[in-house]
Amino acid sequence: PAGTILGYPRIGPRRELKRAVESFWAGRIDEAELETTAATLRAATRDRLVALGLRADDASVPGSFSFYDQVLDAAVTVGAVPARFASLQDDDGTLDLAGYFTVARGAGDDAPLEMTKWLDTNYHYLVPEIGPETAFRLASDRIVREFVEAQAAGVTTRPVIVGPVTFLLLSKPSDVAPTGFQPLARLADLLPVYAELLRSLAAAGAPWVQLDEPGLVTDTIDVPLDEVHAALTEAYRALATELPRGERPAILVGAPFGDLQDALPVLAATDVEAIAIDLVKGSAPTGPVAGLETKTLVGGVIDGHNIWRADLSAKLEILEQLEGLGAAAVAVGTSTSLQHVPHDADDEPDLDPLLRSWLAFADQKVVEVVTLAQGLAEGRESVHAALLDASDAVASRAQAAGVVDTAVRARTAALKDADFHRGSVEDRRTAQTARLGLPLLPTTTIGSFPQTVEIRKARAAHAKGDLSLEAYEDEMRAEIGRVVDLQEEIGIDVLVHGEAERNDMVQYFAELLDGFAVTRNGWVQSYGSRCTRPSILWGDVSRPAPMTVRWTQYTQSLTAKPVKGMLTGPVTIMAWSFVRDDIPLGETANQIGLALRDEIADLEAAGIAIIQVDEPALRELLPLRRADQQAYLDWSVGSFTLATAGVRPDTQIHTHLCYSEFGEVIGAIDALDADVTSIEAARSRMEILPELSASGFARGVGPGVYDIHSPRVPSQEEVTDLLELAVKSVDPALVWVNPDCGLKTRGYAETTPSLQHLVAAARTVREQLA
Ligand code: THG
Ligand code: ZN
Repeated sequence: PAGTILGYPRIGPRRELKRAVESFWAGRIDEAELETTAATLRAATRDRLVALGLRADDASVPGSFSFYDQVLDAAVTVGAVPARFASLQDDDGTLDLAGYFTVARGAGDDAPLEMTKWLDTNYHYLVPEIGPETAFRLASDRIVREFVEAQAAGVTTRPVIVGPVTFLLLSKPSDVAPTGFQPLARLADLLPVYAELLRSLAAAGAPWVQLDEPGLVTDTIDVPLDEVHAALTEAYRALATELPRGERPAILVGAPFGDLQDALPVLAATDVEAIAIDLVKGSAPTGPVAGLETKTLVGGVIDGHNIWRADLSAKLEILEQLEGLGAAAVAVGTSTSLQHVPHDADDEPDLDPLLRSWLAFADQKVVEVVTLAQGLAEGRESVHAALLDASDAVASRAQAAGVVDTAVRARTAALKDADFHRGSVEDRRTAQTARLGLPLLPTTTIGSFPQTVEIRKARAAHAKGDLSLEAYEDEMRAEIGRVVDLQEEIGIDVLVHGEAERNDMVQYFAELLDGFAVTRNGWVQSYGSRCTRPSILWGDVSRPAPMTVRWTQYTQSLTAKPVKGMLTGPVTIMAWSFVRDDIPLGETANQIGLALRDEIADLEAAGIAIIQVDEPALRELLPLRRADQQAYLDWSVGSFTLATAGVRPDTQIHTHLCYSEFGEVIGAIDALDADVTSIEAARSRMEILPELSASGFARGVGPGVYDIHSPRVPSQEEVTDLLELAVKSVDPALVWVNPDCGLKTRGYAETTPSLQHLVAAARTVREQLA
């Protein structure tokens, strides 16, 4: 193909797939109706892509549909279903749709596959569990059927599957695997299944298949790079060299999210027919690479991970340079699948038309690819008008009011080292202890309380204009009152207001800060049926007015206990937005840091003694190459300390981080210099704490004492056990007692008893310590 995309959003322009899947879960529609809806959506996607200019006859259109997750799809295709779900499989290993969703979501005591971040995106995939016992076999022909379905409708697609090396690199050892077992050790057993799949695709008439290998662009997985390279050679010898060309489709290996570096020559030396490289995060090789002369090189110049229109002339130049590398052919592509951007920027009636003219969502990116492909094939003149138009958009963006705010730039330019540092931890602890008068093992929550049906209804009614601002705010104040009463009744020591007034912890701030826009239909899949609408950070960031002070002050007026002010940190605001690509990320982070610093000063002046700045995404943006990580940690941690270092010693700063794998960022957590850090710890039974202590961490720490990701109510004994474990590995004077994460996705039915058990457990352990 001359122009292609590595994948397309699956959720549907109006989240049709989400609605259908959730209806199926709720029993409102059956499997047949779900299949019909999905087939309709796939047909609409194919037709759209062809209408936008992808060729229908040469496998330019990717077959990248998934009901839930592409890694889960690969796992069920090769029969890699954990033993606890074996009863869901037929004799030949197949799962029906209900079984597929059960593996994704769990059932009763059978935990679902774990979810984790897909490379450096805000998308989460399901982690396959692989052990010596995993019985690989071709257990699903869904991929083949989807190809046949498209073919019958007149579109020759290119089926997309996670490649075998990445599949194993991103898996984890199964429960029964021996210590030290590496899923990659099963490569030789997995390859025949991929080979069989390729044979079936060829038999069905598929000219091309795409195997995604993003595992090749990172060195943060615990497998030495030479083993990864050896696996790569082995895999594509089996799939490309040893499968005769007539028995398999041509193979395109996709390598999104970064630079292949030393993996490129290894891949180029195999017999695959095409390689797609990421020319947004990565760069083109500077000289000829042996093996490329027999391959198509797909230059991923259009950013699949962000929403800015490309400077097409500059991209065409990069593609023209690629032509000098001696590849058999050069094609145009996206850097990654487009599943990480929304469908259509033209479907955003509320966006300022000027801002909209700078944007390319998935559909606009398809047109960019098609334009570049034409320009490459027929010369620049053939696409002259489109190139000019793109340059104009880039120039218009550079000059627009608000993109550069000289006051903001002057402020960040004047920052001094001292702006990033607070006084000594000991002085702060003394001052805070005197001011707060908290008991040993203080109890608190992470910030959000259940978002009830009533809250959602009120927000929707207000958005539609059916509920006035005053009436809406009255309802929010009433809700805050109920949340305060509940916390006092339960006996929690540090209260929160519950965040009823917030839709999303990033979008809420994006709506209140200058420099951001929000979308109406810009949904992006976060995991399974869950989506977010990332905000668009387009200009210099500043705070036109206080954002949270009114709500926090109101809450504090209802109680004599300390109320925690709740803010989202700079890195998380950036990680969950589409960020500008025209200035360094660190500059944007400092701009947000300063806006938050002003907010914190206002909260402090309003008498708020504890302020939490959440950074759940701190680890999310960690670069995929170790060599790049320190520079990232410097600016990200710096923006947090910039936000928080302006407070008095007796104001207590908290932070919350949402994950449990801290290994690589423990030093950074310490450097955040927060007085108290709450972390996820229940599912791993506090296993992080000894490591944290050993690292010399001497700040307050709130290891989550129960898992909020399931509706299960933990018993008082369970919570007590975990707390006893915690005070064994950390000085009890430093330990806080809180759930794992915010409660907004939970209901009161489980939240109230869970918090009662948490408080009772804290009291029990306090008595033991006394
Ligand atoms: N906000 C944003 N990004 C996130 C999270 C978040 N990324 C990581 C993590 N949290 C992802 N988790 C979720 C959890 C729930 C939902 C989305 C992401 C969710 N979404 C609603 C849905 O799909 O129905 C829509 C929410 C809305 O109406 O805004 O439930 O918290 N930015
Ligand atoms: Zn969390």
